[in-house]
Amino acid sequence: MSDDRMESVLKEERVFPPPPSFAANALIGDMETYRREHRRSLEDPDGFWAEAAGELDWFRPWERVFDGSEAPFFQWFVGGKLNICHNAVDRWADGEKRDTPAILWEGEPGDQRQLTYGELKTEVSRFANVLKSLGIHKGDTVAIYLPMTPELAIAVLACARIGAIHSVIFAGFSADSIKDRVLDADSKMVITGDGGWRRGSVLPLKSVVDEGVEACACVDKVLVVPRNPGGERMACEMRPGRDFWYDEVVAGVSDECPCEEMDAEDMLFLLYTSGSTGKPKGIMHTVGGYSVYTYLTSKYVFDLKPEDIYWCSADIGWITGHSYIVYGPLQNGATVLMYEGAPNHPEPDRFWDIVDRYKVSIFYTAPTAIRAFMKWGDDWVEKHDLSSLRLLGTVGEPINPEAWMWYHRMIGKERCPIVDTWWQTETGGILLTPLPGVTPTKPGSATLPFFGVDAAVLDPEGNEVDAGLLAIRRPWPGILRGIWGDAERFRKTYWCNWDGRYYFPGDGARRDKDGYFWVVGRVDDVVNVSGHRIGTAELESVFVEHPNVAESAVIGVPHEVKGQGLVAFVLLRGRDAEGSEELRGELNDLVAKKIGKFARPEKIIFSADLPKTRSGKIMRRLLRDIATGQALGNVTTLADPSVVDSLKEKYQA
Ligand code: 7RM
Repeated sequence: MSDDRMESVLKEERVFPPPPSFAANALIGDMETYRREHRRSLEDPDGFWAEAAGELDWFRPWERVFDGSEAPFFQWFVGGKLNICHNAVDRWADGEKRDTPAILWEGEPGDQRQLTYGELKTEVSRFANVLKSLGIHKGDTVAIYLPMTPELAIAVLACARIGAIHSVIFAGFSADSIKDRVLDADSKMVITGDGGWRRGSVLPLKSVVDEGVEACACVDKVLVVPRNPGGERMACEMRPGRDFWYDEVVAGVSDECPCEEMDAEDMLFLLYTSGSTGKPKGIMHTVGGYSVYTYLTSKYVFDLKPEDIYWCSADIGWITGHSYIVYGPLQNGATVLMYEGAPNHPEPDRFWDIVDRYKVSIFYTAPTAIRAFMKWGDDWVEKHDLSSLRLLGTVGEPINPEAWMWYHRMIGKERCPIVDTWWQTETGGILLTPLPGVTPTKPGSATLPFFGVDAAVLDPEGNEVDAGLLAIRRPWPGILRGIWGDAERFRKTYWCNWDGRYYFPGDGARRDKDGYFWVVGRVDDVVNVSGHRIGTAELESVFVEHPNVAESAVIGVPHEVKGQGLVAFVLLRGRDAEGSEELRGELNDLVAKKIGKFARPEKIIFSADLPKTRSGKIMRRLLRDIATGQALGNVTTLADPSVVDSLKEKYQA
């Protein structure tokens, strides 16, 4: 975290109690209830979670709520049978909500679609039958690389319905990233589209997939969903025997597809996320615990009511979209809005225009988006009627108090509580959060733990401190079950500190006199760019693939809109030892090819040397000081202190 943010957060003393009218109608409306239920959830977790799970349908009840005997490989609802697609879709479609909209969708060009719960059930069942007809069985992994169209949600639900493990790959990732993920997960099929709209142009998804799966022997089918069902197709090459148009295959299948009875601990999905070392890791989530956790957090954090129009602006390609577009809200029978495109297309008021037209009542977005709106100016907001909004949320990175206040004033008109929700891909759902009818909020704080969550701020020895490492004392149902194919990395990453007694998320935090948590950012080498996690080691390994690069060091620096930006220090060899614009272009292209455009650095500094300790370790702390223009920390351990001066000059040039 930047010193600026640290300072503004340390000075932050404003407190905003929930508006009395909100509290009066909230599912939980007083602090006493929160405290009592939170205490109960820690004293009697089995009783608490059994009650929550009892609000969902089970084909067979669990025998034990929790089993920690194989820690850190925890199990929840052992012996229970359920299907999350049943709870998200059938439960409503076969009841009173048959004709209630489940998904309201708007494409970037302005096209619209609506699916009631009844229609969603039919679409998901048909999609599931297509998967079966192409040879997908329970336990197979299926990669999904689709734009934000209803078919993305439908494909995910269809996999869950038949017990196939979905592995969604965000549509901004490159062909190489697809390859890595498909190979690691051993995916048999890739579901993609002929295109999707982003900022006025079409993403050529199918050709990216073709390149990505070229060397993936595990893939024997590619299913291509047309962006305009029943309309015009975008041109793409189809390989006979491997590639199938969804609309052609679906024509022959039935509308009926029973939900597979899944064991609570059967895998539901894999989602890849960046860590501090090596390749992205496949985070594993299972059916039972994840169902219960996303269900209950959605219900209470968003205070979901039948009349709400709920909009989470994330992409389903990230965990936020999995948990809080698809599974959580739908398990609550909510009406969910989905938007395909960019927030500033065709103009910077697209989001407010959508809120106004669809009468959105709950809006959940990322701080980076809020800062972009601030920059685009208040006029774009003021053009629209936002009076339908009653609750706002943020997620993905720390929110600076200035952005929080703007969100509160300009979007919430000082009427709407803001829930700043802290969580991760690994946690499955929200762990630290205000309850909107209960918790007085403070700009920049994710406030207090959700039910069942026992959080602490510790020093490396395990003592509670005011500022240190965030730690979670006991497992909750949504916790990851492992890293796909790498049990050792799972233990090392999350359970190595404090003798495995706490889950370690990799974040630093502060705790104030009211016990509120202030998560300040990563303490490992993961950088959060516009809410996207990027491992610096991952990027460094991309740079050294270039023949002219001998070594590189990548750091995160504060960025006005993105939260953090990437700065790469690159050591060259051979031709072009000084570096050139051409080389800079080549390196940027390489990042776009190996990871995706969103991971390109703000700045590339070519250098003849890097600051290292005498044992040869790159001193990132010094690079960070250089990049933020701060007084340099201790340089006495440097092998060659003169390196720093020349880097400073280059950085400022
Ligand atoms: C949901 C998501 C996780 C990392 C996490 C934090 C940061 C997320 C907040 C936050 C401060 C928040 N999953 N983070 N939410 N930091 N306040 N409310 O973003 O796996 O992609 O990223 O994001 O560093 O470890 S994620």
